[in-house]
Amino acid sequence: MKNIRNRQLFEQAVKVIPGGVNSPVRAFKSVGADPIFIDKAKGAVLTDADGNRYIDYCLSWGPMILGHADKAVLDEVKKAMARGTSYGIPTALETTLAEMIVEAVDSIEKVRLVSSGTEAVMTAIRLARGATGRDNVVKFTGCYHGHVDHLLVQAGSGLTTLGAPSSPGVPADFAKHTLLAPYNDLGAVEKLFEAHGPTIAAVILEPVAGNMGVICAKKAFLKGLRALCDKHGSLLIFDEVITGFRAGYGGVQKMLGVKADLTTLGKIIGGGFPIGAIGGQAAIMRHLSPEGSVYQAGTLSGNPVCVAAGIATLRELKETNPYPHLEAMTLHLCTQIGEIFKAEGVPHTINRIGSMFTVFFNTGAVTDYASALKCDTQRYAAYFRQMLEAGVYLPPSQFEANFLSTAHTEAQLNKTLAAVKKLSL
Ligand code: KE4
Repeated sequence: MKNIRNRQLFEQAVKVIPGGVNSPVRAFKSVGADPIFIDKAKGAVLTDADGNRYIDYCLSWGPMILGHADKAVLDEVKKAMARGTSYGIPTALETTLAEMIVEAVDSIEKVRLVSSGTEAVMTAIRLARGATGRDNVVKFTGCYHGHVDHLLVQAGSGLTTLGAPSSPGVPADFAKHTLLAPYNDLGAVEKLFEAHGPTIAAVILEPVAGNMGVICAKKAFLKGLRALCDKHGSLLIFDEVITGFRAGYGGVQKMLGVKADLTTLGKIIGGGFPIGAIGGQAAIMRHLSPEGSVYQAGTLSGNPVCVAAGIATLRELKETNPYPHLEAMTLHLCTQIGEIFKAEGVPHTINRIGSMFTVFFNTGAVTDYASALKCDTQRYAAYFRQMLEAGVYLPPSQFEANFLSTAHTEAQLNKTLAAVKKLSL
């Protein structure tokens, strides 16, 4: 693989952008390589600055479920752009997207559109605190909800359940209202509610985690959280920024049989454009300004070009229902990868739901952050580099999710499997 122009662009970028990237994981630090720079993409294929082509299983971290430069999406975006790109004044398009989300997610009666997943989560937490008049929030170690200060926390010293900042620049005071529990550990959450119940505004989690690698919450765990929130008057927030419209049309909450009080969305609902959304019961959403007094605002919230891309994407997903096909393709790919690694004696675990999956390089089940951290990240790095060399782009971190799109072909999956067969791990 040629790497001349990529390297030149990286050297140029680091002079004016911290680490040469606009989001840390893109720097490839955890996989021991320098980043590639993308020139263009179409369908499931990326082309970098040196003309190297890759089958893409990262899909911009999830949004590109229809593949890159989907014609239906581009046509709607071009139409929207020709009418102007931003007004800061309501448009019918925003109502259409909100209506589509309300219709798709049973627990959502009203929606507020914002410009990123982080903004959606930040708003959902403020709304939960404003609606309940309480300050504390329960989150789970290993779940990532964007870079909002009070959620950049990890288990405090001595593994206490009180959050301690996981990033410089987050004052300890900002983390003190964040309570932590291990994912899938209902007993730990019960203890938090015993100690802090009347002060807990919300419990937030990824109902299927994508940021530890893919880990599915156990149904009993989710049902237990629902019961605890109902008992203590706290709100259950499902962060479905990744899972929303990924495993099925709507959220995974329909599949998992547990309704959230608030749901955050992003990625797919923007079709590759900046977007986020907070949705929930009208009785809670009415607290949001200007209807209520919980303030939230955004210059480009509900931007008509972004919303047009989102509408086109959801319309395509609703009309074609690609989910059974995506599931079958992903199951085939994961099964075959498992067969190859098993035959090679490579310790691994594959977690999958719908068309999102992670190949963990470890033995034993991966059900929470502690078990995910037991992975051999050096082996993952070697896997990433060798697959990249073979023309397959995977997430540049063991603790992320792989995705398939409707643009992936059987030939591309076969090429991917041929590359897996040639690995030397
Ligand atoms: P953004 O602010 O990046 O749009 O969304 C934040 C966010 C919120 N909730 C969940 C469950 C998320 O996964 C994310 C962001 N996802 C990461 C990748 N897992 C974005 C990639 C990056 O940080 O560059």
